[in-house]
Amino acid sequence: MLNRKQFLKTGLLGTIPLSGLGFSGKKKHVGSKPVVIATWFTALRANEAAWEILGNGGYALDAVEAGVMVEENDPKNMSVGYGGRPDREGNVSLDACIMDERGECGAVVFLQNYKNPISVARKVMEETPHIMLAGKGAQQFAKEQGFEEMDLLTPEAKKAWENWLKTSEYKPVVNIENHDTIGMLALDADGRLCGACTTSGAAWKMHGRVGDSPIIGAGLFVDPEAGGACATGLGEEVVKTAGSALIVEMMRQGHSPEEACKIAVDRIISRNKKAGKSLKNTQVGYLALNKDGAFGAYSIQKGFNYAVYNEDGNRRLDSGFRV
Ligand code: SD4
Repeated sequence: MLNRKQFLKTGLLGTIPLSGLGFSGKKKHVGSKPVVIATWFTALRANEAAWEILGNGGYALDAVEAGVMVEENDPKNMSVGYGGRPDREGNVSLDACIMDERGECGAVVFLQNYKNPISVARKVMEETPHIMLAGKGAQQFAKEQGFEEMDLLTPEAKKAWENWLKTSEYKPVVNIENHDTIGMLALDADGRLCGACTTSGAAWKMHGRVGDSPIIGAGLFVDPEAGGACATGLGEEVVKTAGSALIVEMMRQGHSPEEACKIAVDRIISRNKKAGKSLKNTQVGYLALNKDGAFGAYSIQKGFNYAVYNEDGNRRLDSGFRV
């Protein structure tokens, strides 16, 4: 574990207090390292696992993989991994991607029967000439890599699905049914910025549907020159505006992480306005971390929160919002 003195040495500006540095008027978007941030406050536990690695001077890629796996393994989180809500036909299918400090990446989409898609995605990045494997091919690859096959549908998720079948109405409830996808960004003591994103996708989705979470540039994007961003919420809106890539580009242009997230939220709002569509029942939340360790978040609706672990400890923060 880094002690305080070592921490100050690795921190960008030592004891300068860290904040989201959103629209506070400050021009310098300072931060410190190591730091890990993740979508939704439920990620406090995932942050603990990531900090075990970061706090010991470890690699940000190992930290984000270990962090999000906490949620993948938890059947109580019904938006990720084992215990995730199924599609409308009762099948659990998972999406995930991972990206490292060199801009290398790997993803799996529509993966069934393996509870840790993030680790399979990392293997795609490290062991194949490709960046994304889908469906049966992803399953075959997971098997070849020695991952254990299992049934991901828990009795609770099955019950929730059977309940949904009574109305069969596809109308994701803001901050509830699309809750708890985990996107995680970490900057380690050596300045390596990596990210991971993993989900069971929108509850009651069509069979075969893939959202934003495993799409590089949508659910996650990392560029060591600028920073990283990730998303949660209704994936279709994130993909249509290339949300995470947009945020990273905005940070590159000098915007703070929170400003950059707000610009991406505004992009969704203006696009829908032009299309004459209401966003009343739509939530998207963005999280961003710049290369100096400053962070921020923004969402369409009230209710998005996130977890941050840095020199000041592990804590929940509430995101700014537009509506
Ligand atoms: C998706 N963005 O598949 C994901 C869902 C999500 O918390 O974020 N759930 O659209």
